[in-house]
This record gives sequence, structure tokens and C-alpha cells, in this order.
Amino acid sequence: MASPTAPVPLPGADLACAALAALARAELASLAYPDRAWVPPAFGPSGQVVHDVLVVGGGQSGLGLCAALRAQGVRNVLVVDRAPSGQEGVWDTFARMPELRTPKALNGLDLGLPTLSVQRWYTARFGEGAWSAIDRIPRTAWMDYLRWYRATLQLPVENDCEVTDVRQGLRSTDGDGRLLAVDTVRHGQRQTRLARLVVLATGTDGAGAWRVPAFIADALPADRRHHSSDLIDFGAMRGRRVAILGHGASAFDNAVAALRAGAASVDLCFRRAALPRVNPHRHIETAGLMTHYARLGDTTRWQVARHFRRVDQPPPRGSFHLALSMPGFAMHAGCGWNAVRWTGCEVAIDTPRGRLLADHVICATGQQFDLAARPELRTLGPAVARWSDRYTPPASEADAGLAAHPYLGEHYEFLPRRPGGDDWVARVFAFNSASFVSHGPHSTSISGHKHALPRLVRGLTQRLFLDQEATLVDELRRYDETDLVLPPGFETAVAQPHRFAPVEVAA
Ligand SMILES: Cc1cc2nc3c(=O)[nH]c(=O)nc-3n(C[C@@H](O)[C@@H](O)[C@H](O)COP(=O)(O)OP(=O)(O)OC[C@H]3O[C@@H](n4cnc5c(N)ncnc54)[C@H](O)[C@@H]3O)c2cc1C
Repeated sequence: MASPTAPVPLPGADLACAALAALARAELASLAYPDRAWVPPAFGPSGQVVHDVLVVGGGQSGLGLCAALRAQGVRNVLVVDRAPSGQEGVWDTFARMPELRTPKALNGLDLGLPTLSVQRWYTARFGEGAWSAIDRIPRTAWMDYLRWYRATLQLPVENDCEVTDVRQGLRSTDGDGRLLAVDTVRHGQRQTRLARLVVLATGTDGAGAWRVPAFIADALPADRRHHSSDLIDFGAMRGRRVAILGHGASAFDNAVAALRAGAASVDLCFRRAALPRVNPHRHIETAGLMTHYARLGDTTRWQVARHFRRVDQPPPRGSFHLALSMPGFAMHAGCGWNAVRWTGCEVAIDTPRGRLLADHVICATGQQFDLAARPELRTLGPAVARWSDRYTPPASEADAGLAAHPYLGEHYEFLPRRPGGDDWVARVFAFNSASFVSHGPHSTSISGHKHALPRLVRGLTQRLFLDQEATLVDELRRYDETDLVLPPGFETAVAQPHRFAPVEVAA
């Protein structure tokens, strides 16, 4: 979906971006990235290739991770994504805001290389002045940058490929470590892939599902109720009344989209008495906190998670002011929906303020945490430790939703639910919304990558390296690659015996 504020590329922008890509590759090479491969190849029982790391999800997290692993000499990485190429993630699918919510400076997919940064790409494409003029990157431009990034680094992404389960696999032919079996479906073909490690980079809904609340879903015809994450036909709302539930960014974005498409009116309702004014996310987006968050004690992490749940964040200024400026828009605070009914020709919504009538309903109610909703977690879900297994908050701070979140290790690895059991689950890393309580709210967001990706990469490379411990000494002893090339008998040939005097032996 094109953004109304998409900037206009400079003449020759494609050539400039191609030149920047070539420069980025040259600079990577000059820093000796990627480093040489150091994970020995492994094969499954029937000779199948074993991937060192299989990444599920080719959005910004999967791409950045793949690039960072290759830079560290982990070359046998495969990224799979169920979306078609270039349509990964939220940016060009159902995100509807004109610009990102993240300030433009908070990004970190660049591996520390300015030529890979979004700023350099943006200025190559739109000019220095265009970069100075924005404080948020336009949404569609961010997705274009991700496409450029993937192409520049030639990252191995297999699209249209859905992961349906991750299981304990077999031992590899080299006998080290256990393998994971990853079941996939691609164009109707089922396949089981093997990997030493798996990362779930499956996004904001990676630990649940976008869901219309049941009391709404059950009451209304399917074409009259939508979730903000649906691919909505806004054209069908022309001349109609639209009611939106929620006060977050998506609520305002969808209001703007509906009014732009010609909706007669939009009523945006939410339960709170007032919109949040303060954005606690901005407070915690510091290098110190995001780098070391996982080292905080359980009590502190629990309290932070509760705080974020309780206070929420304001809608982004751009979408908010735009919605308020549009004729037909109305916002109703303190107006949660008690009941919803289909009269046969319209939607009747009971609120504390009275009855609201609408033709379409959009629920901007976010995602529901529910590991059971994820096919790829069908085996893992019941086997992994949850916060309820490891931490008991005071009764006044209890929260069943947070308690159901996985209790992850320091590097995003799942931990076995039964201590000492199912250790294979620690070969799977949750770099998605499942990490919210253990690693804070920002690991996978744009502002988190700079700090979170190195931690994840360290965990992955540490596991791959420690897998080699049993063979490390033998390999070292067997190592016989000649470094100094000399002809046979060299030492004898160069020796100069006349430099030595005979040693007198005392009588
Ligand atoms: C409307 C909206 C606006 C947002 N705006 C911002 C913002 O401005 N700034 C910010 O930092 N964050 C924002 N977010 C949060 C978040 O979506 C992004 O930070 C970002 O998309 C996270 O990147 P990711 O790669 O981790 O996940 P995603 O971009 O969601 O990518 C996950 C990928 O995994 C794939 N996948 C999932 N399950 C499977 C499976 N079983 N098999 C194969 N593939 C699978 C999906 O197809 C998808 O492509 C926003 C979220 C929404 C919903």
C-alpha cells in the first residue's frame, strides 16, 4: 500500500543505491566480514544438509540476524518466511501509518557500517535535504530499505515457506549435538529441514494471534467486523459509518484510512478516561538498558512488564493529529463497548454513553498472547518454561498473561519446563514478542536491534562453538595445514657447522 507521504526519489536514485550497495560490500570485505566459516558441515541420517541456524521469519529481525551471523563466520544460515518476497512483516501489508513510530536515529541493522545504514540509503535515494526534513522514516521507505539491505547482502531467504513445527531431531553424522527438525510447507510441498539451532523471528504476533474479541466476532457477519491487522477493503466503507475500538496507533491509522476512502464517519472509542500522554518506550530506549536488560532480577523485569501493560503509550502524533483534522472523525474516551449486536442491517454497539450505530467495525485491539495459536510452537509450547514456573510475584502484582510468557535464558533461548529435561528446547531462540517479559519490550523493534542482535548472535555462536568442544582437541592435534613452505631437508641444508667449535671434554 503506497503511503500518501512517500518521498519522491531523486533522478538517478536507483543508480545511486546500486553504487552504495557496491560500496557497502567492498567495505565489508575490507573489514574481513564475513569472517571465515568455522562451523563444520553436518549431514542428517539420510545425508540431508544441516543448517547451522534456521531463522523463521524474514522481516527486519530475520534479515539483520542473518547478516550478523554471516559476519561472524556462521555461513550456513537459512531464512524462511511464509510471505511472498518483499512482503515480509507489517510494513507493506497492514501497517497503515504514513511514517514509522520510531525516531529516525534509532536503528541498527548496519553492522556498524555507515554504508549499510538507513540514513545513507535514504540520502542516496531522496537527498540530504529530505533526510534532514524528517524525524520519522516514511513507512514504505523503511520497507524499501529492507529490500535493498537483503539484496545488497545477498541474504538467503526462502519465501512462501511456512514453518509448521519445530521438534527434536536426530544426531548428525558427525555425532556432535542434537539436531532440530523443522517441518515446512512450501507451495503445498511438505519438507522436514534439519538445523543445529532455530531462531523464531516471527514478529509481534509470534507468541499469539491478532484477534477480534469473541463478543464481537461471534455477533457480527464476517464482512462487517475487521481486525486492524486484516487486509481491509476500505473501498467497501465508502459512504458508511465506521466504529473503531482502541486508542493505539493502529486505531488512528485505520480511522485515517477509512475516512480517506470516503467513509461517512468514524467513531473511535476506548475504555480509558484519557489518552496516555507519556511514552515510556522513549524512556527505556537507551544503550545501557537495552543491552543489559536480561541481567535484571526477576522482580524488576516483572514490574517493568506490568508497568508497560498498565500505562500503554500515546498514539503517534502524526496519525493522531491527522485523524482529528478530518471531517467525520470523532473520538470517545471512557466509552468501552459492553455489547455488540447485528440488527440485520447495521451494528448496534452498547456503550456507557448509550447506543452507537455503525455499518463496519474495526478492532484495533492488538494481538492476543496465546502460544497454542502458533502452529510452529505446537511441540515447543508445552515443553518450555514459563514465568509461572520460575517466579511468583506478590499477590497484588499477579498477572496471568505475563505469567504465561516463556521464561527465556540470557540469549533468548527457551529453557526446559522441567529442569534438566527437554534440553533440546534451549536450541530454539525466541526473538519475537514471546521475549517481552524476559528481555523487555524492544528486542525486535527498530530501536532494539543495535543492542539485542549482538546478544542473540553471541548466544547462537556460543552454542555452536560449545557443540565443538568434544572434538576440539582432536581436531587441533590433527591440524596439519602447512604455513611455512620449505623444501625437504631444509634445516640440514642451511645449517653452518663451521660456526661451532668442538667442545673440549674435561679429562
Ligand atoms: C501497525 C504496526 C506498526 C508498527 N510500527 C512500528 C514502528 O514504527 N517501529 C517499530 O520499531 N516497531 C513497530 N511495530 C512493531 C513490529 O511489527 C516491528 O518492530 C517489526 O515488524 C518487527 O520485525 P520482525 O522482523 O521481528 O517481525 P515481522 O516484521 O513481523 O516479521 C516476521 C516475519 O515472520 C514470518 N512468519 C511468522 N510466522 C511464520 C512461520 N510459521 N513460518 C514462516 N514465516 C513466518 C512473517 O511472515 C513475517 O514476515 C509495528 C507493528 C505494527 C503491527
